[in-house]
Amino acid sequence: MNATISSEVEKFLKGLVRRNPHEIEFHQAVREVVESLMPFVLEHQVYREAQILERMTEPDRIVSFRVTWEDDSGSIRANRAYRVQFNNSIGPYKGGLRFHPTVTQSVLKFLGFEQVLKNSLTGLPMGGAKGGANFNPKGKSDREVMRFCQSLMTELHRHIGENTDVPAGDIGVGAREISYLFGQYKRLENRFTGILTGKGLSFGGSLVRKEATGYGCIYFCENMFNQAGDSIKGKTVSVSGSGNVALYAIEKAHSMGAKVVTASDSSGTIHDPEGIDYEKLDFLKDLKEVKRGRIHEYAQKYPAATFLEKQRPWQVPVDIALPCATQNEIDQNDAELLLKNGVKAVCEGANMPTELDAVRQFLRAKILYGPAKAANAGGVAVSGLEQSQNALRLSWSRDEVDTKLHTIMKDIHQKCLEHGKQGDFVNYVDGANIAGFIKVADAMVAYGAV
Ligand code: NDP
Ligand code: 2IT
Repeated sequence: MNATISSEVEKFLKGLVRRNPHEIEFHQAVREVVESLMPFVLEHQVYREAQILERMTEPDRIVSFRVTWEDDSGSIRANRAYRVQFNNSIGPYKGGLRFHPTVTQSVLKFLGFEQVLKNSLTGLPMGGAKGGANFNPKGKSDREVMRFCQSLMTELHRHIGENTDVPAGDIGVGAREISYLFGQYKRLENRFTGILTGKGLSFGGSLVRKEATGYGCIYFCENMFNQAGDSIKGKTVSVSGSGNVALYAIEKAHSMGAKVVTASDSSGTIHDPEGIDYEKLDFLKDLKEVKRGRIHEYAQKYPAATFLEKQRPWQVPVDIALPCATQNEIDQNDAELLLKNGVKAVCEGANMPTELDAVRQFLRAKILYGPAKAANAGGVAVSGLEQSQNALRLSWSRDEVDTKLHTIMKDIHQKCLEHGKQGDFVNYVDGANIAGFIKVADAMVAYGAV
């Protein structure tokens, strides 16, 4: 970065930090994007004159509200929930809901901001939003989760709509929670309509939505390898997490001939040098999707595996690392270790899983680095397809949806090449940021001062 660009970046970020004090995750997400975009924006005065960067980093609105509910012992409990409606320039707001004790306004602003660019990359008409609550579903009964979801929707329903804002799942929000939320919306509004995605297949859900983020991440990874004249076939892979994204990334990687040797949760990592095959994956799915158990149970069931308590997977030597759990789960030391052990690709299923300094290490080392907003866009893309099917009152077949997902991931990869090719090296960070930005920025310029 030359001196002028770097001073513009620092000036911009100083203002952002002043306007949004203490929101460190939001600062991090914006810094990564602005470092990519500043040279482009300086070359295109139209964006500068319209103050696009300043406007794009200010959410359209944030709704914050109390969620009061009753636990199984009859005690009254209260949580804080939000919906950050970030930008609807190219379509209705769209993005997940997260239930996790670490949810803050800063976390949801970083996620909402990234969602705007990610959704733009999919090529579908979707704006960006994120929401959630500092509610911990772990250890809660189904009935407690139901009462929480109903209470949350009792407020949220007035802020969403099929042409306004369409939430979906994220950490701690899966099929069970979406069903409770949808049921309550329908009861309050007396309308059966596609106001959430990730719904059950019997009430408007799309085939392949559950698998879409994980599958899409592997399709993107394969595109990166193909571009480099290689393939994921025969490669060893580490995956973090064992939730929605991780499980289906493991499934697709295995089906394409790679060997996945780790999975994890917040208590630790299992390392299975023999690889997670379909049978073991079925065990994991049942453990995580049905029984809501802990990852160490895998090592009890399969003695070839070891349980690395309280550790992340990045010490295990692999060709491909797929962070699929949460933000900032790869720090500089992890990046160093991965590189030392010869990692060829890091492809992000989770949102912002890599700290900024670690991202820079990967870029300097010129490995294949697929940033979240490109690599995990498959989930929201199939959510977009679910919205289309709901609007048409039709359901597409598994093959139809999967083929569309394939094409969308290939197109995203192509857009990254268009804007991120630097000689022989592809900087997918710049590519994704610039390609995602242009469509939203052009719409904002066209609207004038709104
Ligand atoms: P799930 O709730 O299904 O699974 C999350 C997994 O990550 C669990 O194994 C969980 O372990 C682990 N995890 C969560 N927080 C932490 C933490 N602080 N430290 C260690 N492990 C943690 O969520 P998803 O799979 O849906 O989401 C995973 C990531 O993918 C998130 O970054 C999300 O934003 C992103 N994403 C999700 C999409 C979707 O469609 N669901 C789409 C695109 C991105 P434990 O159970 O112990 O908490
Ligand atoms: O981060 C994400 O893209 C998601 N959690 C999915 C959002 C969606 O609307 O499907």
